[in-house]
Order: sequence, then C-alpha cells, then structure tokens
Amino acid sequence: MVAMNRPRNIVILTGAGISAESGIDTFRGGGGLWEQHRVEDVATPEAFERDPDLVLRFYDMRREAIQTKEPNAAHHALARLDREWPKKAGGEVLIVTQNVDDLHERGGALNVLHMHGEHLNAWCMACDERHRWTGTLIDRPPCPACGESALRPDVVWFGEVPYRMEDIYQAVSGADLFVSIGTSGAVYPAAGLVRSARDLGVQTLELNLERSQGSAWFHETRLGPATEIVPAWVE
Ligand code: BJW
Repeated sequence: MVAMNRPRNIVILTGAGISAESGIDTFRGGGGLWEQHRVEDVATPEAFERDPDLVLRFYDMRREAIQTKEPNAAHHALARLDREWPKKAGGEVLIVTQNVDDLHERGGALNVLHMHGEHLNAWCMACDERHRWTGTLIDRPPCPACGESALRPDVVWFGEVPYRMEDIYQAVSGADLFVSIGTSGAVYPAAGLVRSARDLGVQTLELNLERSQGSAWFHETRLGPATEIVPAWVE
C-alpha cells in the first residue's frame, strides 16, 4: 500500500525509533542515552582523545547489548519491501540508516547504508582498515591488519563527516518518495535530507511516534509505534 503517486525509487531514512521496540535505547527524550551520558563526554573525537577508556567502555557496553536484541516487525517489513519492490514496481529501495545497530540486515534487508557507521565494526586509526568486531575494545587489541593498538569504534561522532553523503544525495535526487522513520530530526545532515527531497520535488512521508523537529517539511505524517505503522505502510 506504499501509494503516494505510484513511486518507483524509494529512499528510506531510519533512526533510533525503529529499533526502540527491539529494546535499544533512543538518544533523546525520557530515558534516552543522552540523558544518561553527556554527548561531549562520549560522542566526539575530543572526548575520545581526552578519556578513551570512558568512550571505549560506553561503546563496548552498547556493542554487547545489541547482540542480544532482535529485529522487530518494522525491520522485517522494510526488508520485505527492499527485496520485493524491484519485482513489484521496477524501482529500487535504499535504506539509509542513522543507526549503528545491525537490525536492518538481520531482518533481511539488502540495501542498507549506515551513514553514522556500525557498532560491529572497528576502524584502525593507524592503517585505516575496518574490521568486523563483536568483542571489546577497552583492552586495546591489536589491529588484525597492521598490529597497532589503534582501533576505535567505527561510528560517526559529532564534528565528523557522515559516511557516503554523495551516494545519499544522489539516491535522494533519483527518488520518487522519501520516507523518514523513527528519527527526531535533531541531527544534521540527516535532518536536512527532507528539505533536499522537497527542493527536488520528491514526495515525502514521515512515520514516527510523535512529530519530529522537521515535521512541517513532510507532505504527510503518520504517527504511532514503528512496529504498527511501518508494516501498515508497507502492506
Ligand atoms: C519512535 C519510537 C517507536 C521512539 N516507533 N518512533 C546544521 C545546523 C546545526 C548543526 C549542525 C548542522 N550541520 C551539522 C551540525 C552539527 C552536528 C549536529 O547536527 N548537531 C545538532 C545536535 C544540532 N552534526 C554533526 O556533527 C554531523 N557531522 C557533520 O555535520 O559534518 C559536516 C557535514 C555537513 C553537511 C554534509 C556533510 C557533512 C555528525 C553527526 C553524527 C551523529 N552521531 C550520533 C552518534 C552515533 C554513534 C553512536 O550511536 O553513539 O548519531 S548522535 C545520535 O543522533 C546518533 C543518531 O544516529 C543521531 C540521530 O538520532 P535519532 O536516530 O534521530 O534518535 P533520537 O533519539 O533523536 O530520536 C528518536 C525518534 O524516534 C524520536 O522522534 C521518537 O519520538 C521516535 N520513537 N520510539 C516510532 N517505538
């Protein structure tokens, strides 16, 4: 029932809200991660330089936690759309996620772009290699490629440039529909994508528990928990 002027190509931006019902904390709002930890202490390059132990412990804890969580009905619905849309509509789906968890992939989605990186990757600051990483980083393990103890979480902190922005802007410019799911619209450049889409004449739809900061930019907003409104939109 994807509707909205029979789109062919769809770009879907997801945020922490889509994983909330899988038991992964969101960032903002009551009980969110930024209520328990100051952004400046754990999510900037300066924080990592100042107190690497604190930052590594914060990410080790979250990396361990996500491995105990499961994809929910919203992840599964998007995965179905991603797999079936090319046959159904002759178009493409790209899921651009701000999330660093792997629940889209474990739900079966194929076309996923992690603009803020991935918890399950470690990035070597010495040789620039990335490695799949399910264990801890606090004990400073050596990089499997160069042997230096210079691994950091492969996530995008404030002040760093999100990944693959050119690919994202290109996908938005080729889209007929831009859908934003479970994000507060507080963090740029992700929050600005709806305006880019609007400027290009792309239809825009917001699916969220409550209106996001950029809600006024969307052609349409549907409110509710992701596990209900995402499958309802996809079916
Ligand atoms: C549900 C639900 C349910 C709950 N069902 N929904 C322009 C203006 C002002 C400032 C800037 C600007 N441009 C850049 C900046 C600076 C900065 C920034 O945006 N600051 C703002 C705080 C103002 N941005 C940056 O520094 C970025 N880099 C950058 O801009 O480089 C220059 C550049 C510019 C242009 C092009 C290219 C480059 C980097 C940002 C990196 C963000 N990193 C983090 C941490 C990642 C690692 C980690 O996980 O620790 O990414 S911060 C955090 O916020 C995380 C998230 O991906 C991101 C977004 O959060 P999200 O997903 O929206 O979560 P919440 O919690 O905010 O919202 C959850 C939503 O779900 C809510 O709406 C709920 O209602 C809803 N919900 N339950 C449905 N069941």
